[in-house]
Amino acid sequence: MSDYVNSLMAQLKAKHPAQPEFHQAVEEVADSLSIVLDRHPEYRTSKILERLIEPERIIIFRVPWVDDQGEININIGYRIETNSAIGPYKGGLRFHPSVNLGILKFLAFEQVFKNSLTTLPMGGGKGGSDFDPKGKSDLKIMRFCQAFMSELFRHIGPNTDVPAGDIGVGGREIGYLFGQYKKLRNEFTGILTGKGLNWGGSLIRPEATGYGSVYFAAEMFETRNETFEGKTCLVSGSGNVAQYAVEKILELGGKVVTLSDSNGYIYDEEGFDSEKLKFIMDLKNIKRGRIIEYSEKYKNTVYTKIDSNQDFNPLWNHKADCAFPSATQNEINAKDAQNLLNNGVYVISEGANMPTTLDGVKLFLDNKILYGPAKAANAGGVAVSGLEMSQNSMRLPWSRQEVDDRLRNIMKNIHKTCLDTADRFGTPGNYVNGANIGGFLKVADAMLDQGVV
Ligand code: NDP
Ligand code: 2IT
Repeated sequence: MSDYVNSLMAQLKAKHPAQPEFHQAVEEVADSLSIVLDRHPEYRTSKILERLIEPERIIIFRVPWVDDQGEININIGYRIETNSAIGPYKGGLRFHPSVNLGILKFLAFEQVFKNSLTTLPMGGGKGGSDFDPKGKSDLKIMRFCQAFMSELFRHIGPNTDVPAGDIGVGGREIGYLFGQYKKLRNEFTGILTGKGLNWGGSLIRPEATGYGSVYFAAEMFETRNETFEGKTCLVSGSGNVAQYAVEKILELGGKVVTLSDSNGYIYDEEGFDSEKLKFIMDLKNIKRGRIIEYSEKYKNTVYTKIDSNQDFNPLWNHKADCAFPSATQNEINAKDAQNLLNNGVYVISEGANMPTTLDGVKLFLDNKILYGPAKAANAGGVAVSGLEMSQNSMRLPWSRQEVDDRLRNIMKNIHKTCLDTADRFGTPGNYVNGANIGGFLKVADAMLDQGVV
């Protein structure tokens, strides 16, 4: 690490201790940017990075709600508005008991670079709550969403801040949130993305993150004149991103042998097919069950419970060519990264945000595999959110084909930006530097243009 990065990190940790995920996200970006800041002293004197790591605005609020048994519950709500240099704040909402300020600051920080890479006019933000939707009735979910929006509504707007889904927030939650916003404001506007198709949503938005991460991997394969045909893939998670990553891998001729949730993972040596995937989608999206139920239906499958005392995740310890971490942050540590390499994995496309620890990333880079970091590889979701905003503004929906073609094209361009930028700054093939620098430059120049604000 350069002296500059060392001192930036020391100041950040002193000012905002106890936010390890945020420190991790900043350190990775700052490391990539050292060389840019050396070549462009104007970014350093204008304190662009120092400004980027301090969100423009943080909103924290109490969310009191009454459940269907009449009990009063109190959760914490957040919206982190990190940067609006190139467009309104844009990014998802996460409902998960682990949500805290540091996690949301890391996610909002990543979002700034990711959104810039899409080439669409979107700033970066993120929000959410420590509310746990797991196992709760639709009525409880609705009551919570209404209470959450009763405060959030005054901070968002189609030209101000446009939230969307993330962990624990899918179509159902977006519906309840949108309904409450509309009631409070008496306005039908595109204040959220991921909406239902018959009330302003875009085709392909549910599929976009998973499909995008596979399109990104396809681009990486192409640099070696290879395709997905016959490749074995490990996928983690079994939510929105994982499901559609599997769907697209199968369509492109690949084989997927794993999926997981926070309790455990399934290994199906034969690989999933469209019938098995439909079972998983119904299980997760309609029945809202657990992944263990797959192994109860398909007997040739092995289910392994995840043991939180174990210092590695056995899901990453199977022979394969590709890995699509699509569950959560830091799900691949250095030991997992080494296991992946030992098992022959040489293509990694990150559907989840920051799924790999810094020492894991270093191993992937040192081994020169095709490693697509999250802010590039999973940008397809927010890209189609941007397309949903365009369609809302025009009041004109695009066809499935039109949106999918645009998504494919955006992922191709992000891939090219990463490679070209990595080349230009002397680290060919390093998608991490490519994504961090490529995302940074556009935002930094906009900030220079707009003065100290
Ligand atoms: P979902 O809520 O649909 O699914 C999340 C999946 O990950 C579930 O299978 C969940 O299991 C598992 N998971 C969540 N937390 C943990 C944990 N702490 N340990 C182990 N497993 C866990 O979320 P998404 O699919 O939307 O999001 C997955 C990842 O992709 C996240 O990192 C998100 O930030 C990222 N992402 C999402 C985008 C989107 O458009 N939705 C866009 C870009 C990135 P369980 O049910 O047991 O909790
Ligand atoms: O991490 C992400 O990019 C998302 N959760 C999607 C954000 C969005 O606004 O669609």
